[in-house]
Amino acid sequence: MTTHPEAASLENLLHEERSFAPSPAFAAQANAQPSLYADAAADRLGFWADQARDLVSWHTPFTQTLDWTDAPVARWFADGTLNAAYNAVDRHVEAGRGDRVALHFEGEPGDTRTVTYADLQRDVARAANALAALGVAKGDRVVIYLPMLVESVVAMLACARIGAVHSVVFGGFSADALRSRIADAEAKLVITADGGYRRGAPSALKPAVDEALDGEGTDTVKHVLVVRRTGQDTAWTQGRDIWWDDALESADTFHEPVWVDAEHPLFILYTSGTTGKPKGILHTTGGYLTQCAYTHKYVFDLKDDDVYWCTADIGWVTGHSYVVYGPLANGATQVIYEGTPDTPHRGRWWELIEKYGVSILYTAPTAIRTCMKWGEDIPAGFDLSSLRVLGSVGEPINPEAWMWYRRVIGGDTAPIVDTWWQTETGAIMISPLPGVTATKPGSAQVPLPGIAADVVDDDARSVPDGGGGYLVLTEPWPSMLRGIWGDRQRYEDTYWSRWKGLYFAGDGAKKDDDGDVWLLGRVDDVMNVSGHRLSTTEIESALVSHDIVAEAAVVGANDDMTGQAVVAFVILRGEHADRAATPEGAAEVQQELRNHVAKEIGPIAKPKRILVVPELPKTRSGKIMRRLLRDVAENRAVGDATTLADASVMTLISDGLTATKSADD
Ligand code: 7RM
Repeated sequence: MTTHPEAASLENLLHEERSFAPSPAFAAQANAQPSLYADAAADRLGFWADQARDLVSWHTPFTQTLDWTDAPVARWFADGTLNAAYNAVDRHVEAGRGDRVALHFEGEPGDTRTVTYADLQRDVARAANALAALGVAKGDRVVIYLPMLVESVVAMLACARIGAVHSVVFGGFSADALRSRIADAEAKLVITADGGYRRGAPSALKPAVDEALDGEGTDTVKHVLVVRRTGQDTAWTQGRDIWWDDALESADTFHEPVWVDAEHPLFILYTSGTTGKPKGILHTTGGYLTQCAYTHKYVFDLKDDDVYWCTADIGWVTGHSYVVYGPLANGATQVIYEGTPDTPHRGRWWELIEKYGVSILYTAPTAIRTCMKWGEDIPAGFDLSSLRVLGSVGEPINPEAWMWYRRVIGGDTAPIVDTWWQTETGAIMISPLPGVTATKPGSAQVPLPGIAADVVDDDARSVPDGGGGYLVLTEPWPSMLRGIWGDRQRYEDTYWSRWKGLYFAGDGAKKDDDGDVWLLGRVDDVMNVSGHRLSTTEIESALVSHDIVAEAAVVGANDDMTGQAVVAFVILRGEHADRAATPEGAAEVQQELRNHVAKEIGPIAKPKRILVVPELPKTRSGKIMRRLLRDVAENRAVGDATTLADASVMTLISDGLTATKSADD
């Protein structure tokens, strides 16, 4: 994996000879047929209108497909009205499928819950009534800060049901990260839990909410709904805090969904950008739901008797689109799991697949590489023969991991779909279609029917097969973001300013000799650690906010396990400079700073390594040359340093590092 296309070793990538054609048996039964591409190509907008009518239930049918007059803010199916929760739940019950299992919940300690669509309907209706009783109305924002629980799904759907806009904040984020998101969204309500189970022990969540609400800009929050999960002691603010169970108990099980316009906001999800401040990515209802349902049906080949499992947390967009909205819109039966893959043992995932007969698995390359490291005898101990489609998402999947996934998990038969998309795209954009595409290890390959993507050079010219450049999307798509919450200018600047009329995804990409697309990683200052987006700037700001740090530069270094790893270079303030002079002192400083980053942003942002340096390499205009730091972090000879203001800096850094090396690792 590389961060810069210019640094990619093209030769290795473009000569992938392995190709896995679909079996005739799979192809014959597949939801996707080659005609899907032809249909979409013949009439792209008509194709999307057909999907929207076929896969989504409308309260008022739409007559317009796309309105692009306010570009780059799209309006899809704008004169239609609908409700996302009704589509996810009620219509299946009305169709006589209320007894069908929607969720097989498995808690980390081993407790389980089976939730049918009829159960889900009752819970969502009660939660919707409870939110309404707390004064939450259409358009209000609700922040959800929960572990992976049934209640998390219910909470999201309850918001959708009353037309409130949810903003899920990943439970691993710190109080400070939570505070800034609550403030930016001006949330009226926070839904959280006393805690969740993590690696065999209860881990508290509510204290972070209390701390966040003590902070600036959170006065808009009137109530906190608290799910009881761990039963641990929980500090309580009378009048503000309410137990989820108490609020639901008294609520009616009937609730008439609030029918909203197709362009009514469904959710805001914050994601790291190249500057410090996270962006509130805004998604609306009709187009988003259409593309989630469409991609979930065709990319995963969903059938009635499938048991589907997406391992993502609802705190990430993958959890929104492929745990909540896509699968539930399609009436799927799925598994949700609270904990980590190695609790209480490293076979937990495979045990769950055997137990529930999971047939479709959607996970991230970092998880696959971790399982590879643990050894194939662990999955070999379980019956995985129910698996028939395997998905990958979040970062480029290296061919070795792809081959291992196919052979060890997929029994050498299950097609792998390597799905490229982003928080901003809302749903899958580039992926093979199982049963149609002959798959290639490491490549996401082809834009889905209805999606227009290209790889272009610096001048926005489409590169020929065999060439490399930047991934762009050339036509609007239904689930595209509708903007950054409260900041239209930033939306236009971030995604649409590099080339006129093209959406710039921020990823480098190549086309191979067959025209298939290979994703090469971010070309901006966004890192991808275990499939999670982190901003270099945000971590740098966190480091510099510590008393002892004068300056900091953060890079994403290639890492066998996590794709990229956070490596920080820091300059200590004068009076603290000698603290890192001894190996013990350096270790202490590193620990202190790692903890500080965890507190400011969250444990996932903790630098894997922190290197104390006397100087940072800068250009004459003062830009930090991260490329050179990446060379150091990846133990390479330092590349061309001629544009440095002071060429001796790199020698200073390298010399200093050899001296403190033992303390870094
Ligand atoms: C779904 C999600 C988006 C970034 C994106 C890429 C990288 C995601 C793939 C991938 C190569 C893939 N949303 N990315 N999927 N790179 N192949 N199949 O991950 O907003 O959190 O991240 O992730 O760099 O721009 S995200």
